[in-house]
Amino acid sequence: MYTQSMDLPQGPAAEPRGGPRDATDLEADARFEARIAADRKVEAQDWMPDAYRRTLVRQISQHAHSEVVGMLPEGNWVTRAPSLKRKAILLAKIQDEGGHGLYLYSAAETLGTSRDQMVGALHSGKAKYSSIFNYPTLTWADMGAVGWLVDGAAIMNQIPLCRCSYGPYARAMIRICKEESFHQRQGFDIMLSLARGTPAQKAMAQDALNRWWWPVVMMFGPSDAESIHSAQTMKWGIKRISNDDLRQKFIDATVPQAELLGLTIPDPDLKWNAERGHYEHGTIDWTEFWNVVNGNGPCNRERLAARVRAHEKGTWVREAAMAHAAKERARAERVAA
Ligand code: FAQ
Repeated sequence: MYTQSMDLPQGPAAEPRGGPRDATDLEADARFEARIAADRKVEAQDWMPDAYRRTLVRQISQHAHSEVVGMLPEGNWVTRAPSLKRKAILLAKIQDEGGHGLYLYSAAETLGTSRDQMVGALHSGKAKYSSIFNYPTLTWADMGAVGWLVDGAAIMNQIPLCRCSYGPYARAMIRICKEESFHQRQGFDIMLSLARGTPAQKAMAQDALNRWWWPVVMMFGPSDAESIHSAQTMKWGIKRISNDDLRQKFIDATVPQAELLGLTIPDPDLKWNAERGHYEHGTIDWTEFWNVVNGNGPCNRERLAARVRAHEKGTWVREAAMAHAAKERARAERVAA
C-alpha cells in the first residue's frame, strides 16, 4: 500500500542480465556514466545500472528507518519535558523526524521498492538503521545532547547529500537539512540552559555529553579504510564526502561549541593540530560500534520491538485510510458515470 514506485525502469534491461550485453546496453551505460560525469541528476524514469539502484534503495531506506526509529529515544521524554515550551518544541521536532522518514520512504519508492517491503525488512531485523538510536536517553539533558550532537552529526552528513546524483533523494535532503538545523539549535539551547544553570544541572549536561560523544563520533560509519561502499558510492556521486572527512568536520565544528558551553569532551587525546588545521581525536572503539550495528547495543531489541508494536497498533488506521480511499474512488466513479 501507499506505494509511489515506478512500475518499470525505462530503457534497456539493467545488468546483470545473465546473457552477453549488447550495443543498446552499452549505450545506456555510457549515457548514465556521462550524466554522472557531467554532475547532472539521475531521475526515477532514467535508466540506471541495477547496482546503482540497489545501493540507493539500501542507503535511502536505512536513512528512512533511522529517522523513524530515531523518534523513539526522544518520544521517551515528551511527558517529562521540564516546561510547556520545551514539550511543544520536542513534539514538533519528533513530528519532523517522522516527516523525514516519509519523504525518504517516498524517495526510495521511486526506485521500485514498496514501503511495505522496506518496513518488512526493518521489522524482520534485516535492514539497518543508525547505530546511534540504540543508546538510552536517561535524563532530560539527553534531549539536549541528542539535538546538539546527533542532529549536528546528521546535518554534517546530510548537507553533502543535497548534491546527491539521484534527484528525488537530493531534493528530499534539502528540506530535511533545514529542519535538522532547527533541531540542532534547540538541542544546543537545552545544553546552554543546563550549563548555565545550577551545578547539578551542569553536571547533568556533562554526563549526557560523556555518554553521547563517542557513539556520535562512530555514527559517521567505519573508517574510510573499512568502508566497503564508499569508493563506489562516491564515484556515483551519491556520497560526496567520506566517513572520516565528515567525522573530522564534525569534531572541528563541535569542540568550540563545547568550550562555549563550558563542558569537557570525554577524549583525553583530543588536541588541536595547528599544522593540519584540525583536531586530532583518540582511538575509536570499533568493537562497540560493530556490536551495536549487529544488533547487540544497549537498546536494539527494545527499539525494534517498539517499532513492530507501533506498526501493529496502527493497522486499523491503515485499514481505515484504505477504506476511505476506496469510498472516495467509488464516489468519483459514480459522479463521472
Ligand atoms: N549505523 O561502507 P559503509 C538522523 C553500515 S539520521 C548502522 O561506510 P555507507 C536524524 C552500513 O550501512 C541518521 N550501520 O556504508 C535524526 C554498511 O552496512 P550494509 C542516519 C552503519 O552506506 C536525528 C556497513 O556499515 N543518517 O540522525 C552505520 O557507505 C535525531 C559499512 O559501512 C543516514 O542514514 C551506522 N552509524 O555509509 C533522527 C544518512 N555506519 O548497508 C532522529 C545517509 C555504517 O552494507 C533524532 N546514510 N553502517 O549492510 C549515509 O550517509 C551512509 O549510509 C552512512 C554509511 C554514512 C551511514
